[in-house]
Amino acid sequence: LKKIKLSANILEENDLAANKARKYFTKQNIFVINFMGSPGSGKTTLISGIIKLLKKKYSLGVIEGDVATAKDAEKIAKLKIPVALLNTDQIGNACHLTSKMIRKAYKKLGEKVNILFIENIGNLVCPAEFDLGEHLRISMTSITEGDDKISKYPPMFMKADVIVVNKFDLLRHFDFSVKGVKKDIARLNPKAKVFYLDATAGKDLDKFAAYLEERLINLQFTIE
Ligand SMILES: Nc1nc2c(ncn2[C@@H]2O[C@H](COP(=O)(O)OP(=O)(O)OP(=O)(O)O)[C@@H](O)[C@H]2O)c(=O)[nH]1
Ligand SMILES: [Mg+2]
Repeated sequence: LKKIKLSANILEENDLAANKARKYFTKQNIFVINFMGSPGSGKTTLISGIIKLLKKKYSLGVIEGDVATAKDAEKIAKLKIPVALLNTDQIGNACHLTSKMIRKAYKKLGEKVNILFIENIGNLVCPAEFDLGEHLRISMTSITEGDDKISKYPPMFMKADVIVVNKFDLLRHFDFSVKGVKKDIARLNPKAKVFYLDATAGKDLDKFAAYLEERLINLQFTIE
């Protein structure tokens, strides 16, 4: 009989690597933000919008995680920002990024950045368990996914610093209870900062970018 030791070790190993990475990023004055959420919730759209607003003031970089293709990485590269791509189809189609992968990708980025955005694999389950050494965790859902996602996938939202409910422009087309979502957040993660966004719209993005800048300053990073 062969007994297989399951993921506890993997998680422990990842936590150690992530804590080490966080110390390194902090020392290097690199503010690291991990964007997580379902496929299509708007991670790339939001990151791209924020880049446009912040790129004059900060040196920015992106690590793009996808199971396959360079589609998102190409969108980011068009914004003239250094981007490193992690495709997990090379390693068994992993549904999340790990701290070890981030270390590798960061080296490939090859440029010193002030803010590092990580787009995790589109998934509401696995990425929640894997600390990437980030300073800020953003978990996204959107109107089109339905109003039950926060309650059905609690770990993704319980550990988030920021919860984004995206595609708010589409609210009137869907049977979506904002009140219910607010209740779920109050129950699962009352301390989270919550944004109801249209990631394609200017005014909402201004607010979101201003919040990221505020966090950067509060965490004592300096502008480079
Ligand atoms: N109406 C509306 N559409 C949006 C919004 N945000 C994103 N979209 C659209 O939703 C689709 C998916 O957006 P992406 O940004 O690619 O989503 P993603 O989370 O990066 O998806 P994956 O990388 O596949 O996990 C695109 O067609 C976007 O234009 C929004 O706030 N409102
Ligand atoms: Mg994307």
